[in-house]
Amino acid sequence: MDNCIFCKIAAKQIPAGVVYEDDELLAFKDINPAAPVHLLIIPKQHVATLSDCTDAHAAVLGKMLALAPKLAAEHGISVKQGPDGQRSGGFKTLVNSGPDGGQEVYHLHLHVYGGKRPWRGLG
Ligand code: IU
Repeated sequence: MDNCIFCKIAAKQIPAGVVYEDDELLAFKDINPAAPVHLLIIPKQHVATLSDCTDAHAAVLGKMLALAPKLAAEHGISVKQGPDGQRSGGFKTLVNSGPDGGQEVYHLHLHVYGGKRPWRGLG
């Protein structure tokens, strides 16, 4: 879509720290990270916001969410479980939707945050 910065990143018209790419998805490092690891997963095909998604988007939404733990593993922020069953590590996934949801860029994106806390602006 014209004038969509994430479409331009997906089309390689604007450089980004790409960490994953396939036919449908791109993942890159957030330009203004709020956590030691802060990645964005986007569909290459433009959809402005989660509110615009329908059942037709279920597959790509599923792919986006399924990619998060793979990227988390690659970036050392997986949930780990010790022999005593105690869990450590982990990450947060977030989709901001619309003005009241805190969305600033109107191309659907899934945030993946992780690493040593505290994280800026995130509970
Ligand atoms: P939001 O969910 O729309 O509020 O988040 C948009 C994110 O996109 C935000 O964390 C920005 O730092 C990030 N971002 C980016 O990584 N690269 C860009 O060129 C632009 C925004 I514009």
